[in-house]
Amino acid sequence: MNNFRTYLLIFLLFPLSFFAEDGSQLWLRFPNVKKGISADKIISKGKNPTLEIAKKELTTYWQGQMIELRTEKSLKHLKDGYIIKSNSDKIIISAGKENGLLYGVYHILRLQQTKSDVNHLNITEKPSYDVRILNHWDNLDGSVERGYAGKSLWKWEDLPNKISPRYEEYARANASIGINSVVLNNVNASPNMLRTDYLQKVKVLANIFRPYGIKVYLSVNFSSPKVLGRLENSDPLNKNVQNWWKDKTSEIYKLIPDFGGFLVKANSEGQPGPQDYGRTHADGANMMADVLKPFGGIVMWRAFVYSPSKEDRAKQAYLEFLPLDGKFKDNVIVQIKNGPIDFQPREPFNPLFGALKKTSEMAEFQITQEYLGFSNHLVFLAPLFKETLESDTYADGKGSTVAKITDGSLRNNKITAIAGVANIGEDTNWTGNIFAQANWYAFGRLAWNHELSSEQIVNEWLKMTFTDNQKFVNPVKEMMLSSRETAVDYMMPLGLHHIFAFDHHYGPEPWGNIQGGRPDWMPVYYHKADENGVGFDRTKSGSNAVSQYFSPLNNTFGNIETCPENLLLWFHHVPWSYQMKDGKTLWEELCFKYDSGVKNVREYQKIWDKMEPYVDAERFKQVQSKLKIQSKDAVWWKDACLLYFQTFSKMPIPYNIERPV
Ligand code: GCW
Repeated sequence: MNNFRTYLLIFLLFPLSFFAEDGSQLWLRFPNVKKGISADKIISKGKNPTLEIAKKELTTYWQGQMIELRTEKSLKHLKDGYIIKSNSDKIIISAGKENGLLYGVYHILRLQQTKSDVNHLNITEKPSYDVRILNHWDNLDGSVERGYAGKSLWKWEDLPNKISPRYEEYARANASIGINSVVLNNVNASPNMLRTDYLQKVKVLANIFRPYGIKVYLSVNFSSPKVLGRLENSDPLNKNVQNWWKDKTSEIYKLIPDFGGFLVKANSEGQPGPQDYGRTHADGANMMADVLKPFGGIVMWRAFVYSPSKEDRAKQAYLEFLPLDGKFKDNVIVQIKNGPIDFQPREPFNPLFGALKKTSEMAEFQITQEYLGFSNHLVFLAPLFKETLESDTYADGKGSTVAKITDGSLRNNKITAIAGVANIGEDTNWTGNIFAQANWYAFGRLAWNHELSSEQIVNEWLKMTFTDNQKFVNPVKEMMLSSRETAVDYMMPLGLHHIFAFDHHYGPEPWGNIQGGRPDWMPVYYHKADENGVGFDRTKSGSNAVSQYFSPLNNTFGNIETCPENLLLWFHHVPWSYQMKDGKTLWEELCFKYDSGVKNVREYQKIWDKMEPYVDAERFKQVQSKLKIQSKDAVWWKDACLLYFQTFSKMPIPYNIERPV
């Protein structure tokens, strides 16, 4: 009897689990597809693991015409790109190599899933960047620095013997949006990552990722030769140290012949680096570049450096790296955070972009929401990514956007790359919040084509992840597209930055000022509120960070009248009664912004509540409960910041603004 009951239960529950709506399928949902085309409707030559995956995707999910998959030598220049052409009886996907064919297959599956026309195709795609890379800040103990989706996906204890099925699912998800590289471990790197037993584990992951066109990279600790190799030091000019890296690198390539290279955080936030030995970032990077060169590997050297000093933190990376321009080997690329401080809700672009004229540069974005409400807040990041990419640096004259400086279209960059700090963990839905999946998706899509609009990306993602019903897509799209600005409004509008609670960076703490603590880690350092006004004077009369921008931006930012209002308090210390463009005083405007952020989140709650008919119960409830948290947090931010700043402004909260409690 008991057995019977168990069987009955399994029988009843099986279909439920099979159609689990827990978000685990990401955007790769093919709800109505029972079976794809039969294998004899796919024409292709040769055998190759990547090609096999492409064919499997088609036989499982593709319901359209016959498909021909062709590799053509003449298309090598497209790199990972492809051409798709359709006529009445078949679709031809051609590419220089199999990776391109796989991307082409995901392209047509996306078209099918979003119910787009697949009968008149004439598409040529070439990725904006060669290296489209996720940076995982995952530690060897399974924790994830600034990760909000559970523990690390990588089960180091189980590897190399036990293999989680999620490794392949992860690779497939990345391939479906064009991501072709991953750094497995935290930039605050443990030297143990390079231990032989760990490299054996890395090899297993690399083997799983390879057929999906994904290369593995590692973050390395600069002190590895000393700590792991027990050498006298890790001085990059020491022959023994150079030999240690040489041997370690050959060991890696023996295990992983297509290994991508190293990512390095050096002399930053307490990490070791070449400066410990009186050497420069270029000395350190070049030593590694030399040993990687024969294998075709690269070094991504981070420019995120600052130290406790009298100098404005926003200026430090530029000051340190500019003198090194032209000194880096050609397989080094300098990885620069989008803004000069640290992944804030809004920053101006980092002035290093374009300033290094003889060095390849790449942008680093944060997909994980360290400063944007973790995985609790719904904040769609494509508008943030695009704001930086579309910023005109004026480095090579008008039109020198960050995108064009980094994608090789303006300069003859040897390597082009773009990095995103991953928001992925072992949570069933991968990212903690279903809507945070959209940020992984958006990063991949923009790395492939930075010209896609945020709206295009949202349209695709919503249709693939939920439904193409316009009654759902239109309101939710509006919510997503405005969500970043909303978060800026309730957290730190008008150019305010880094007024987060110390260390965890979740809630507000504008009053933060620990006695004896590092000044550049204290919120008061960044907002500088006093009785006269608020904001960081970065003009000539202040830190003069404006001078790091090319003309005319130095003047535009430097002049309070022409500085964009959304960056006003980033560049200026502004009197409380200063008149804003809409006639309000600065104080009123601040109140208004915080308040409108709160109101928008409440609006999102109402929008979402109406979406119940179009979404499965599980995901509906998850999003609803997250929005509830966000709405409470928005009020917390508004009240904390307004009450605190009011102690300086001594001005009343305008009557039409919700009272802080
Ligand atoms: O944003 C800060 C984070 C650190 C991080 C550092 C970095 C990995 O608070 O957790 O360390 O930046 O980017 O190196």
